[in-house]
Amino acid sequence: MSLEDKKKKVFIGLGSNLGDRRSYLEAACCELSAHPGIRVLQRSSLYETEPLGYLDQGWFLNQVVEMETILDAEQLLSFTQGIEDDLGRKRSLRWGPRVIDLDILLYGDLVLNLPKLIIPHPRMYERQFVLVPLAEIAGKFLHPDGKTSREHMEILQRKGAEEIRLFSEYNP
Ligand code: GSY
Repeated sequence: MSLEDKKKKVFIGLGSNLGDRRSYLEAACCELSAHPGIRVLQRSSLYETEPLGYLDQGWFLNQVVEMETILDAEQLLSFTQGIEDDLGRKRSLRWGPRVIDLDILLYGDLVLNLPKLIIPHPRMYERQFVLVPLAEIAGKFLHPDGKTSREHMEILQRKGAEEIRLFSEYNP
């Protein structure tokens, strides 16, 4: 298989609710771009979002990044976990505050169900902090279930979801 055939379009969700949240998102994007097997194509605006899961914690800054990569999904997971470790993430409370979180949301049209990695991300369709930035940069992207990001966002918004507000537009 040629390198061109191995390239997959991937979306990663970034979140931070401790310290200088914006710098952590920036640093995570820099580390992604620095990998020779990854090309970052687009970054969404930054959104400030109400915490989900454990509610007694500060609001998050969230962003979604679109990239292409020749890494397979498990190699990509190891790399993103390495970025979380480099940036000082402590894995204490499962749903608690964190300096940085990187979630693989979509990996081309792959559907994967491994103990350590589920794709599409199992909770992404319940989260405005994922679907709003994703629809901003890839509204027409088709998910494995045949719906677009925009359709998923609209379905969630009809049900009601956590609060989200634009924090800053992304300006390269
Ligand atoms: O799963 C990502 C970490 N996280 C977040 C987040 O990124 N944003 C919001 N708004 N709530 C969250 N709860 C968790 S856990």
